[in-house]
Amino acid sequence: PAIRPLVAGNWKMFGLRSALAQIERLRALLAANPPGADCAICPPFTLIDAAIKITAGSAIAIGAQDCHSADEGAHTGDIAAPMLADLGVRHVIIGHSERRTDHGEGDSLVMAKACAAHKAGLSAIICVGETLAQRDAGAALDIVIKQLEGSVPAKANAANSIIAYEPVWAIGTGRTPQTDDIAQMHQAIRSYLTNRFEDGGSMRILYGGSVKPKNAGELMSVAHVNGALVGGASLDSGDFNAILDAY
Ligand code: G2H
Repeated sequence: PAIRPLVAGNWKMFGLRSALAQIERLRALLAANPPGADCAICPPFTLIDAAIKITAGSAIAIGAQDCHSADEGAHTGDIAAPMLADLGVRHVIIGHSERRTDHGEGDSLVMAKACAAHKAGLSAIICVGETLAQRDAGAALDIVIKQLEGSVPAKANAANSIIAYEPVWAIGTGRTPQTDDIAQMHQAIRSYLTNRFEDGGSMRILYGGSVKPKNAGELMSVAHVNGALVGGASLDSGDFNAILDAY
């Protein structure tokens, strides 16, 4: 069966309460014009509870941008996966390159967080991607496969895990890889998943990095690109809806 794509918005550290109006608007846009893809918004923690109330009964799922690897504990400032599940969160982004860089998160911690997400019944959007230096050195495929090996838990399946390929040099830069390079990477990720997991052929592989309304159609038509992780362009409901329209 065909894979139902997912377009997920990653708001990063943007959005005061006034930004909830964008979610209300998106809800109305999608009600008028139901998308051909699943849709999720991952706002900052502070907006999650309100966002879940606004999107109740709609096509919009709410996700978070990180969780701790433990279910609870003395970890000042952190948020545990069961707390997110308790609110009605469905997805959690794990191992985004900004977490890997800003907070020194490595593959083993990413895997532990993904396991915590799974245990709480959340779907983990596990991020991988090479730097520009790694791509220029011809190491992109090896790097990404190594990240998958270290970051994706053994119990991952198509229901609890989504892979997001985000070349670090394409994040927030307005640059995107050549279509052929995306196709090659997504094919390599698909082969890896199919070899390792029984239902690896049905696991969603998102592309992320400067996805905009104007390039969404081309990016989303690449084989094994099963949706997008959208940063900057997800903050505006009109832009995000236009990206969903690529499906
Ligand atoms: C990559 C992406 C969302 P942007 O981080 O995860 O952000 O679309 O702004 O490049």
